[in-house]
Amino acid sequence: MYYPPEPFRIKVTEPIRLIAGEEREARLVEAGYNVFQLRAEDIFIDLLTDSGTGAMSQEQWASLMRGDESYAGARSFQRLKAAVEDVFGFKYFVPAHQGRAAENILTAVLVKAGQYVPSNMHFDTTDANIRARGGRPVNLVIDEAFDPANLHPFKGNMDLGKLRAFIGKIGAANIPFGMMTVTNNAAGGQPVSMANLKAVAGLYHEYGIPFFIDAARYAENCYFIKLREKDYECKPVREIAREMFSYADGMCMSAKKDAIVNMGGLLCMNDEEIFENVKNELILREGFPTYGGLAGRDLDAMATGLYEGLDESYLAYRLAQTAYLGACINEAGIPTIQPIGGHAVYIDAHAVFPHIPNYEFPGVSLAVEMYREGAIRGSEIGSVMFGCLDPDTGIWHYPKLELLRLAIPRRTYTQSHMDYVVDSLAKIKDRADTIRGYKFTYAPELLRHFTARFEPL
Ligand code: P71
Repeated sequence: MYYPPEPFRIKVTEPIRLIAGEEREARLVEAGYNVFQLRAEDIFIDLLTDSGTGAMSQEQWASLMRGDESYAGARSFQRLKAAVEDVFGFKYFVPAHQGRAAENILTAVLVKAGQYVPSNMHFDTTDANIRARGGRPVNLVIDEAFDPANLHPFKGNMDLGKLRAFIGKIGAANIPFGMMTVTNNAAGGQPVSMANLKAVAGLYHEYGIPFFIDAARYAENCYFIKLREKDYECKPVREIAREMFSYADGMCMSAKKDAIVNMGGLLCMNDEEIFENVKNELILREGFPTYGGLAGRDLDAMATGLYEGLDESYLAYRLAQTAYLGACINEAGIPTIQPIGGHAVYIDAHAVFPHIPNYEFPGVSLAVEMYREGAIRGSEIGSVMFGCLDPDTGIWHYPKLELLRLAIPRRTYTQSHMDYVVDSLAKIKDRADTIRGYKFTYAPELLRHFTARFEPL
C-alpha cells in the first residue's frame, strides 16, 4: 500500500496524549457515550471531522497578519473577492461564518414551507436548514451509492431518471432550487462526474429551476474527475473547477474543508435579485456583506487557502492518504464503502456488528469502541444522524447505511497515526461479537447527533 511523502514539512507541533484505559472509560460515561461530548484533550487521534481541523500553511498564517479589520470594504475582503471570482466565476458573493450560515441565508431567501429541494444527498446541516424553513429535502443519488461494495467511480452521481420523475410529480413551481453535494459526504465522500453534473444542471434548467452546488469538497471532487473521467486527465484542476461552476447558478460552501481554514464559508450566485435579498438577510444574521460574520484575517486566510486547496501535488497526496487508510482497514478484514472517498473512510458498522440492529445504533457502538480501544474519535453517520420521523406518515425512517466515518483533517496526521488507527480497529474486530448496541436517554429534534446522550444496552 502506497503512502505518498507529504508535500510539506512540519514547522509547528501540537502535543497529543494518550490517557489511560480506565480514564477513557470514565470520560465515556460523563459524555453519555456521545463522542461529540468528549473533551478534545482526552482524544489521541481525532477523526471526528475534517471540517476546520486542518493545518494552515505558512502563507495562510502570514495572511492572518495581513488581515484588514475595517468594518466595511476591507482590503481582506477585496483579496477574497478576487480569489472567489477567479476560482468560481460567479457574479456575486458574500462571505459567511461557515457552511450552515450560508445555507441558512440561502434557505431563508428561497425556501417556502411545503417546498421541496432535491439533491444527490443533502448533508445534515443542509437537510436541517431546509426543514427549519418548513421545506422538504429530497435525496436522489444513484442506487449504487447504497451498495458499499459497488466500485462505481462516481457514486455521488444523481439518478437522472429519479430527478426527472420527481420534478414531474412535484412540479417545478414547488422546487425553489435544486442542489448537488460535491463530494457526497453523507454516503462516502464519493465524487460526482462532470457529465452527471452537467446533465443535472440541464434538467433543472429545462424546468427553470435554479441550481446551487454545495461545494464543501469541490476541489477533491475535481481531482477525482481528473483521475477518473475521460477527457479530463490532462486538464488542470483549476479549469475543471471553473467548468463545474459554469453549469450552476450559485453555490454555498463551508470553507472549513477545501479552503483549509479553521472558520469560514461562502455563498455565491449570478442572480442580482437573489443577491440583494441575501445581503439583507446577511446583515440581519451574520454581519455586513464585506465580512459576513468573519474577522478580516479569516477572509484573508480563506483567500490564500482557496488556491492551496486546488494545488495538484497537495490533492494527489490528500486522496492517496485517505486511500491508504482505507486499504489498510480493508486489509485487516473490515469492510468500508468502496471506492475509498476523498476526505474520509466510511466503515460499514453494520457489517462489523451484524448482531446490532439499526435502531440500536451500530455506528455509535463502533464510535465508542474506537475511543475505548485507542482514544480515537470518529463520527457516526447512520441512524442517529439521519434517522427521522416522516411528518406526513408519522413513521420513523432509517438511512440505508450505518456508518462510522473516519475523517482525515488536512495536512495534520502522518502515516504512523494512520497505522495506529488500523491496529486499534483490528483489535475491535477480534471482540466484535461481545459488543452491544445503545439507546437514547436524550435526543433533540434536529441535528441530534451533536447533543444526544446514550446508555449501553
Ligand atoms: C463534516 C461537516 C461538519 C460536521 C457536521 C456534522 C457533524 C460534525 C461535523 C459540514 C458540511 C458538509 C457539507 C457537504 C455543508 C456542511 C456544513 N460537514 N455541506 O462533514 O460536509 O458546513 O460545518 O461549515 O457549517 O464533518 P459547516
